[in-house]
Amino acid sequence: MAAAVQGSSDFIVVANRLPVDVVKAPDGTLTWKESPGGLVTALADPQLPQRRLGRLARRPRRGRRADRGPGHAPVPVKLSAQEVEEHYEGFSNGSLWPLYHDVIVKPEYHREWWNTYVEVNRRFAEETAKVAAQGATVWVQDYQLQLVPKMLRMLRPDVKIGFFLHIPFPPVELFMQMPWRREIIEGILGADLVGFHLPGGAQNFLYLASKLAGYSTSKGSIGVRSKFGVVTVGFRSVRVGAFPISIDSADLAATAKLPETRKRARALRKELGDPDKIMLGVDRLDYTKGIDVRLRAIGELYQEGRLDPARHIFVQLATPSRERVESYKSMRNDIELQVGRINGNFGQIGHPAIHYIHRPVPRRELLSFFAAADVMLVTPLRDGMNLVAKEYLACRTDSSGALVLSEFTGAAAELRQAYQCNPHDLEGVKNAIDEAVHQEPEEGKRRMRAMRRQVMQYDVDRWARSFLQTLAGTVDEAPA
Ligand code: ADQ
Repeated sequence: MAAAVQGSSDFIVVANRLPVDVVKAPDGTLTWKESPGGLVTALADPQLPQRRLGRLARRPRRGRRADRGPGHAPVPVKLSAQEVEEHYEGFSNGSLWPLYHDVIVKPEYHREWWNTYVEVNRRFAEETAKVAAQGATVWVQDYQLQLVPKMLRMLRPDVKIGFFLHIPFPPVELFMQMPWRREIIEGILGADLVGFHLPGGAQNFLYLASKLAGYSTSKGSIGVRSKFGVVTVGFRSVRVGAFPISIDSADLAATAKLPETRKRARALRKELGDPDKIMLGVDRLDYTKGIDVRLRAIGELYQEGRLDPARHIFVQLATPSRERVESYKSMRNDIELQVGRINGNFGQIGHPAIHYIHRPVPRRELLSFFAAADVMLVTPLRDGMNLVAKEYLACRTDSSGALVLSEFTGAAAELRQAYQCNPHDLEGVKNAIDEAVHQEPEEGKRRMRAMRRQVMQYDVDRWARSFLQTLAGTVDEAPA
């Protein structure tokens, strides 16, 4: 066992990416700027971490110190360009991401990627071991860092370790493809508490811990008000459970209510030509998000005359994502071809049917889009949770609007009153969109009220608190 070099942080969140980028002003001064993404959004709560560890998109130049972000003290982990290429773009996003998302795209397995994944996980574990105080709590996030719990435990057996997976944990039949499957399960089992969005992910993991790694497990049923599963690893008990993530609902609702947000929402509607209905999609440009599915559905609905391209317009906001990964480049081309085709067939001069923005949209502007949208389209082929669906609901403070939601998102388990659809069934998606666009206002309100209640009550604070309290051993039951 390596000697423990102790630091002073009692609570550390370890994530692949810091919730900030370093931005260089023209005069050379460096500041932190929030960087986009689901995990960033979820952990942005200032009540949460005191200390975060992660990779920066750009590193500050030597000799210059960046100002610290509001209340945070981020600790960057330095990676070489090759390490980013093989750990992040390679193993994380070329192997794990497609494998964990139902192999929508074929995962690639390369030994060099894996070796770098191990090496980078070791670096994160070592850096964490340096800054953790005696008996600290360390919360490791997501698929890029699955080996950190075990590595950290070997370096610092005194710390309490939680691990949360933000993406789906796949069915056993798929996971078994992974050449280094045992190492990954053992890596995660270094934690004291392992959290997934859904009970199904926890069940998959427990099954593998028993059948693949040979540990004894007591299953119970994992889920609402039921006991956690437990894996016995030597003298340790690893608890495994479901903790559906959420958003800072109250803050979003308050911002959506501000007069300037409403004013901007009205202006957006006007700029879009005052259509009867605005449909909206907001995603990272990722093949899991089913952007192609909704475009195909809308194209056919226009073709069949069930939607009118002059009155029912669609806005797709797509943040650029993983642009150096090959499958993302070809997907972007396909989507842009689809948008061009639909506009070519159905748009008018000055009035396209589809508005497509391939840039991140500032947070305030995004909320104005949510406030303006009559129908939100969330159609992933697979998604761990999907925060966008919850953000939309939080912003609809008058309970107007409609949500079309894929059954293959984690959010579908909580948002039963959405117009749910199977994204592989094109006719089903078309029917759900058609119904949502043409819903009676009273029916819409009934559905939206029920969903808003869920999102406003179960917010990101409750998610984080329930995970951390369980980790601290103060509660025995899974969250409601
Ligand atoms: P993501 O795959 O990034 O997250 P999601 O949960 O939808 O997906 O979160 C995306 C975040 O980025 C949201 O806060 C959204 O508002 C923001 N965003 C998306 N497009 C944007 C745009 N064009 N402009 C500005 N902001 C944009 C991963 C998992 C999810 C899981 C989260 C949290 O894949 O399943 O819900 O982590 O656990």
